[in-house]
Amino acid sequence: SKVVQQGEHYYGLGDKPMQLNLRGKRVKNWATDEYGFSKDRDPLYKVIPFYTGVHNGVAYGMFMDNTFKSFFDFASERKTATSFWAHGGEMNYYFIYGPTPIEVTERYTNLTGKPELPPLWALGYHQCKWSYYPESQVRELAATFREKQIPCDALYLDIDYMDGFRCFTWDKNKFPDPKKMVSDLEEDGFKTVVIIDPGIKIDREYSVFNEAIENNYFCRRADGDYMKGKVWPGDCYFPDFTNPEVREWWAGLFKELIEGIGVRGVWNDMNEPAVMEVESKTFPPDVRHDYEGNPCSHRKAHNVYGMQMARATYHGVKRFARPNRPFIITRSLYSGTQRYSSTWTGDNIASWEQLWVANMQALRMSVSGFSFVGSDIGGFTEHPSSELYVRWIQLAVFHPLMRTHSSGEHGNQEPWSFNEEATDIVRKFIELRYQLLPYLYTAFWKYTTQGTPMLRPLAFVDAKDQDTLYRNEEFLAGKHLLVAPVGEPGATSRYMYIPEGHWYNYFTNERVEGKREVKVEAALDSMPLFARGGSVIPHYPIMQYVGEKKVEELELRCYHAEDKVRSELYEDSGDGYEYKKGQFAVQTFTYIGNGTHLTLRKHSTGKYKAEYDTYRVRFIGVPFTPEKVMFDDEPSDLTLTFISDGVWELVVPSSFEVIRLEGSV
Ligand code: MIG
Repeated sequence: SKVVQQGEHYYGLGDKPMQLNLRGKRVKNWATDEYGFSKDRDPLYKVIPFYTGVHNGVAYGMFMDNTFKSFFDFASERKTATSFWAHGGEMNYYFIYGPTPIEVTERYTNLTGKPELPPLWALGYHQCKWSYYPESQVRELAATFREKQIPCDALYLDIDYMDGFRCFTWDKNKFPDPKKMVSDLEEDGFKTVVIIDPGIKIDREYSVFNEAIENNYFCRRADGDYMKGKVWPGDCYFPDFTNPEVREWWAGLFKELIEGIGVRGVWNDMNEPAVMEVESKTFPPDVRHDYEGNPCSHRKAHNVYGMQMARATYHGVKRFARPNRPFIITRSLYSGTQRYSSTWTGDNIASWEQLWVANMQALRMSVSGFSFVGSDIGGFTEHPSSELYVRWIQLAVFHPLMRTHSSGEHGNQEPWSFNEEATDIVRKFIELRYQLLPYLYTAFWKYTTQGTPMLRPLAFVDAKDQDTLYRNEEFLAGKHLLVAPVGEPGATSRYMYIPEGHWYNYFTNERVEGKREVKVEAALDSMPLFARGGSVIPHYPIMQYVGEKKVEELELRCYHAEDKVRSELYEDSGDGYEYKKGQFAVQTFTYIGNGTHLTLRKHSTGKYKAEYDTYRVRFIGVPFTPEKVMFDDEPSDLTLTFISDGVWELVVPSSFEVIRLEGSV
């Protein structure tokens, strides 16, 4: 127990579907399959026993590395104490100094592990449903995306692609030639991702089952019987993923799927582990686990079962995907799983409240060291209105994982399933996602190198500002974009808090000063989105999928500031491992402005040569009329194009070092 200081606040703990500030809450960590969960439901699928405390604008972290069922009480039972405890194991915890909350997350992430870069396509838009089948339906889905010109990079196959829900098999009636289908999709710019669950059907004719039996890879009860449980295939046994030998075997099973058929990503579900028709929804506590050669009961192994499955899957997919990078998505996880996988928030509901919850969960996961997160856009159970779907898409543009998924029982949930107006708005926002890819990829690179969370709630942006400590919905995506989703039906504007600094409305270029609450117009085809003054936001041309066309020209949107602000742009080939051998580049932009001039400097490091040779530089919010353009310290006759009030554009060679505009008011 720790004394609660006056004005002390608490954040973190993974996927808790509640307000960000945890003061006054008690939460429980026990990985649980919670179909159609609602706000404040606890526990859910994920276990991250780590929180950040903020007091007097200074932050620290507490990470209790204990895998048993655990509890955190933040001045709920006793107003004067914050306590944490577990049902077994060691009281093994880390105190992490900040002093800023972002540094706490960075240090925690360094401790528990950072991921490698995902393939760039994984940051594109993904379409999923339970389930797309047969093959003709999948092909039609793909064709419709292209025909309607809605960008998309990944299509998912849920459990029905398998033969009787047997992992690593195909239902040959629904998918007669998976290899051909997958390669045709690939040709059209779609990556195929398939689901793999932990439950292995008890079936003597099934090679995966037989191999596991022969090698004693399945979990057993304390009395020696197999752990038997019902999941989709009926009665199943479950591999003990806490055994390194089992993980190695499991990794090897992906050879045919990845190398043979060409599947590009794997989706691990039900790995809490979930068991049907039992009250506990999971294994009984006596089940035995190898636990890296330190045998233990399920009480200790439960919360890491999902992580160890994702780990084994990751190593398999990575091995057979070479030279490409792997993509994994898992439902359950424990601290550290960010090394292996992305995640989604599980079986949410198509409701406005759940849109809010999705935002809380993504932000909370991000400050808990797990940035590669998204929610089922539109909701998994029930059917969203067109308005809810549009608002959810808008939020998800800024979530590192952007995937629509639904249970498929309540009507269609593709971007064109609503009405024409909605389709057009959804297209526009998915296009925005693709334009922002270089910005988001750079934020991902920061995460992989420094552990910097990609999403930052306002308390993590300016903890010294008391007004941020109870804010929930506004957040920074990366370093320079400020987002507030619209979360109410019928709303055409919303109030939001703008943190310190000056900011530009992304859609209107209107400038607002921070440290106050403002009302922002947000008709259905818009949303509150701001760029930081002084920032340089790189934009790709709109593409239907990553790699569709050569990027001939990169657009840099530069927002004016009477200040000096740094922005970065990370670039590499977007897949493969050449970047590990130096084939990457980092452009550091420094914007310095005042009332009569502005300077944009670029400093480049790294060997990678991007495809483009020119930048289209757009200066926004310029408070003077430019009279002179200096290029690399020489007067230049480059022509500056007037776009609109305060907005000027210049096309320059990408080798530039300094651009300076001078003028008068
Ligand atoms: O009991 O595979 O969260 O995304 O579509 C449902 C079917 C099992 C739960 C997952 C959901 C997935 C569904 N699965």
